[in-house]
Amino acid sequence: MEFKLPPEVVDIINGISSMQIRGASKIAEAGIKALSIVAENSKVESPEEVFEELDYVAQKLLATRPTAVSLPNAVRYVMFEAYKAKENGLKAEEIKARAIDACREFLRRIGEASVKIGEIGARRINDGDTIMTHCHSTAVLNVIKTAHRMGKNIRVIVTETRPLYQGLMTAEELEKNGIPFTLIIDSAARFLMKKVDKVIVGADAVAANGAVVNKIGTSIIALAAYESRALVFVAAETYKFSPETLAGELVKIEERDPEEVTPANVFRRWKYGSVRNPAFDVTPPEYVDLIVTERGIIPPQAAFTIIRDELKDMPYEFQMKYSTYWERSLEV
Ligand code: RUB
Repeated sequence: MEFKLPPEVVDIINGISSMQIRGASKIAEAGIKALSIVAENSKVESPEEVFEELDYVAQKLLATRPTAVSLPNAVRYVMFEAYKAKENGLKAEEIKARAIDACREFLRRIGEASVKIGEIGARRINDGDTIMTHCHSTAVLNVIKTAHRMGKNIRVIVTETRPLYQGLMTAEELEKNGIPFTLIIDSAARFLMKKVDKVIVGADAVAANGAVVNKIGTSIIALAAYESRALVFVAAETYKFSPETLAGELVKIEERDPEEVTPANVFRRWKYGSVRNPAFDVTPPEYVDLIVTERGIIPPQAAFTIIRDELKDMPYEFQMKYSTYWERSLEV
């Protein structure tokens, strides 16, 4: 069944797919807001239709970008609550109310986790540390800003993060907060690694074996850090851990438009060449020293236990219904 979505919801779906809304936690937050708007404005009157309408927007959200596991995890949480309400025989209006409450709970979780990660991570930063970061991560910036507020004297090396230059957003935020930083091109990361004490990056997904999926280039930086004995910290809320990887699935890596890398008039005339633009890569757990979550610091090998706690009683088929492993149409 097709449903007409409120314009704000269409804006959210388009905003995530066009990357006006980006970064794993912001994507999850926006997805939850979309579900909440749909539940609040829903005119359908039967429990089945309420669930179908929510499911319709959930599937559109999951079609936006495939890698940030925060989005399916957030959507799954709300949909599971709505599903249980329907199965328990609640009326349409009660299911809508339960979905709205679940959205509120998840938004609260996002907000609280963000602050907690800042506090827990900042304790691991030493006075005088030089920190390298890649891309733009809210979680990483919370750690850095909290350490700065605690009076720790730190300096940050920021990679520009080709092709979309999210590093400039990080640089602007550090500038606004009065935190000393140096912007570098991505390929200067190894050259400058000898000055670095800690690399801190965010995550779009953490797999059951502790591998971390983050912005393309993260794994090369982690490798350079390993070689130079700098520590690698990952700041990741527990809703970025991927349940599907428990069943042996791989996190899907988004491949983006080649025109982000080089203009079409350049590569279209190539007879022998092509352009690839993977947006994320996988850093194996051996190159990660620790993961800072809102529940505390864990070694990457403990990712499995976080995922197991997270899933509790959710049936496998239900998990897969809200996974990004299968293709969907984004048309709204
Ligand atoms: C963003 C990115 C960020 C993580 C974590 O990639 O890789 O490091 O999403 O971000 P993109 P946060 O710009 O392609 O979305 O800590 O804000 O959730």
